Amino acid sequence: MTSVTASYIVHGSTDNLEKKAEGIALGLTVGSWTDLPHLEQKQLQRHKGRVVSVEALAENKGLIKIFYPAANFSTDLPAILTTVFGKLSLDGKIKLVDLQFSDELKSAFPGPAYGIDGIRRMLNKYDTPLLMSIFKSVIGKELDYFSTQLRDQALGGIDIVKDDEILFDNPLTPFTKRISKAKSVLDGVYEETGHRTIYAVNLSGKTFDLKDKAKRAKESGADLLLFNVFAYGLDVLQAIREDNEIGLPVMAHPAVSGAFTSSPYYGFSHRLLLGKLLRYAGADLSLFPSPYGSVALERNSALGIARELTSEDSRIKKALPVPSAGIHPGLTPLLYRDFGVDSVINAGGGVHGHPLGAAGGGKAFNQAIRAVMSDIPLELAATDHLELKQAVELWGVSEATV
Ligand code: 1AE
Repeated sequence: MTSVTASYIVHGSTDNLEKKAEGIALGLTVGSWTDLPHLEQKQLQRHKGRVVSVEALAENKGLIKIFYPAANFSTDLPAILTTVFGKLSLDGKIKLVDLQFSDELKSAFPGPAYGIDGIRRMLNKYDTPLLMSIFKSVIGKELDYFSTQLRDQALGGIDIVKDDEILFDNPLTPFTKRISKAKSVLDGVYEETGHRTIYAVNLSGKTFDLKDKAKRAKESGADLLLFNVFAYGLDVLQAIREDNEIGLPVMAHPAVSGAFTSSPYYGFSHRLLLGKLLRYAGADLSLFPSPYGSVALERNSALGIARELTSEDSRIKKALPVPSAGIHPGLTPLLYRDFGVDSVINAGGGVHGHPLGAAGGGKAFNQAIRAVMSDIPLELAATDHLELKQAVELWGVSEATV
């Protein structure tokens, strides 16, 4: 039967968990059940929510699973989320930790257009983590500054350079001009060095202008869109993904998502929001805080996101995990251990803050990735790689122990 099964963690006394679960299952579907006449009960049977399981956990927590028949909702995320976590999200200490879609329901969602394989094909780069960097301090600067910063990053051997998520439409570096300028700079570097870098432009503005703007991005030669999904909504991401006239890969930025995920008591689990739902809605890459940098996420949460993005699924392509924030070359061993080959190492300050500038920062990261993949400790690799040596001296190294 087409359905979604929601898992919730509830906090507080676990004495009445069954009653609570039954209240959710009925309250979010047919309302009161037993009070209805027999005929009406029969008619509503196919709409009735059902308690799948109830489990008391340690520390006054309970895990409740509720089955919702798809007869109750249209096959879109706004309807599904309103069904399973609409009013309920306002009703005390309850956190939505997972949604299991039946195969039929899942087929209503597009998943990434490119996925890991498609992004790798764009870059012609396989069997190694990808390397990404972020424009910094472009606000208030002219296109020349943007071009120089982009060229330096590309010369450092960076694979993807993304706009800062706080760079919006502005007269100094307008949207389509950034795209065409980036294209000419990156084509130039490719001719010089043979290294292909792609650029992720920040798709921003009012919701109903986004599709036209994304089409203009495509016409201007954009490679990839950066999108602040959680300032808009997952369904907006899905609309961009499903428009064939756009046809560009999308990188989801986690800005604003902390408001929905960070509490242990309320909101969504990280793995559901930044993993499963982003992937279903169509993100090709998902950024999230790594367990190790300046805005750290608890390790199990970060690993859970990556698992949701990369788990095998015959219907939906895999998306690339991008553990981020405060990353420098010395963290490469930990990132590689945790997120493996199919991930993106991403740094802003850790590239631009290198003593030899962004080109040096990019090189230091590439040297670190090669060393880690060859099982060479970074301190050792640093002895004959100047850029890595300077990065290690500046930021240190955290080797992976297991
Ligand atoms: C989790 C998002 C990280 C991000 O967008 C960003 O700008 C990171 O910058 P750095 O690497 O911390 O300088």
